[in-house]
Amino acid sequence: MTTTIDHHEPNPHHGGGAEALRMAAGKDGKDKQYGVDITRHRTEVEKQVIELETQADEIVHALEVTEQPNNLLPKIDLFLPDVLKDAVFVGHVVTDLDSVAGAIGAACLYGGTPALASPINSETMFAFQEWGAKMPQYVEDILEEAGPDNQPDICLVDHQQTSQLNPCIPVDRIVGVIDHHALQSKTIVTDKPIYIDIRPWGSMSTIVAHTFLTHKRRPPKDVAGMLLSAILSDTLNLLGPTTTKWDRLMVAVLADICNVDDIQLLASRQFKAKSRDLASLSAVGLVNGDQKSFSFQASGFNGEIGFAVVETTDDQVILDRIDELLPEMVLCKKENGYTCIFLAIVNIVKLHSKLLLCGPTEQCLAEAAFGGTIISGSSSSADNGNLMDLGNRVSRKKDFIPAITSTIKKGWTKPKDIKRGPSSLDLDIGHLEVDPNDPYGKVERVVSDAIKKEGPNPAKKQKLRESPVSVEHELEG
Ligand SMILES: [Mn+2]
Repeated sequence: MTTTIDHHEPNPHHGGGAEALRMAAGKDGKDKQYGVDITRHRTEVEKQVIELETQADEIVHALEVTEQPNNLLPKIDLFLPDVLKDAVFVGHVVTDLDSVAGAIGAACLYGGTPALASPINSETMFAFQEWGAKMPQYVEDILEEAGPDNQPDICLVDHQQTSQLNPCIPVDRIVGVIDHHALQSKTIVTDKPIYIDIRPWGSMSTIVAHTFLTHKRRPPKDVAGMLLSAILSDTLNLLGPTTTKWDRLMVAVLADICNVDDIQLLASRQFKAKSRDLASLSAVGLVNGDQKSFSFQASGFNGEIGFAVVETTDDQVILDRIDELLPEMVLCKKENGYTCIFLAIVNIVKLHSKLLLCGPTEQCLAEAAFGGTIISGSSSSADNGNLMDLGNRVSRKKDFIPAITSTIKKGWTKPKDIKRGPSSLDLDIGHLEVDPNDPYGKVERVVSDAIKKEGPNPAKKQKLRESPVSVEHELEG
């Protein structure tokens, strides 16, 4: 007699990113062990992916897996607007990841052609390399190839203002808009009614991902990955002020579809790619883009420390913005209830780092941990040293956090005679806003004028410099 062996089909999806995160977590599933006795707190994007695991899992399991090109199911039992079929989907000029991924996603969903409105930035290039999606053609080339008498229909994504429209696009060919921006004075004007899908969500790619789901369609992995990266980008890894529950849910669903095991690692690597185009980053973005927080309970010190890292090929560009970064660090520290916050600027070509110190507690702990000399990097006369050379230390995991940990373990304590730093003032932390006039949709902090006057000098005009996109260093996991 033979025994029938039950051959299980390999599960086409593996419980997604959330399951892997939980498995890697400590016993309470909440935080991540980072060395023997340091706890690194879950980042927002990790928390959301874990929290939405069940819901995302349910949604992804309900979507059929099909090998068909473009994943078009034989019978689509829900209405897909005909008007967008065969349209060219294109985002705004000074294009960004949401515009490019949204165009690719919408073209795949509605059955059209994606297009680029302008050359892509380093973050968008990262997403293409990561997900292997096909690079669209420029919209100019598509329209030229079509010829003047055969201009295709156009669906604008991620914009509807004439100021952001690629000038080659004939407005009378526009048949649709899929967007998440406010309708302001420069909104396009059309002769006929067009298809409009505008939702107040954090990213246009969230709208496309959600429409895939409501049409019971599973986006192919390369498209899902582009959409995932775009949502992370537009919402500042779900920390930005425009983030909604839909952005969080779509991140969890898309991470599941793409089998992303470590969402924070993806977010960090993407931020590193983004920070090569420093023009696209505000002070809030630089301080929060790759920040992790750690809890310490020792005899002399009990509290939480935030540690942000910006990797760059040109640290001077960031150091030039020190007067903008220091107050943002103070506000971030205040907002999160940290005892200390550090920002390390890591030059990934020369492999050395500089540490920004926003207050006396940070200065004192940095001197004890790294033994470096504090210099002044600020142009403010009131400033008494806010920069430390960290030499060839470059990794938060291997160099920065271990040095701080061992110093705290040896009994470091905040000196009693320490003068009060800026974060002890009763600061108005203001609120975060998306700059509606910025093509990148930069997140800026808005504080009252009174606070601004007390702060250091106004931000210097940022210099735009070319940084090579090809440099790819992975300094930590
Ligand atoms: Mn957008």
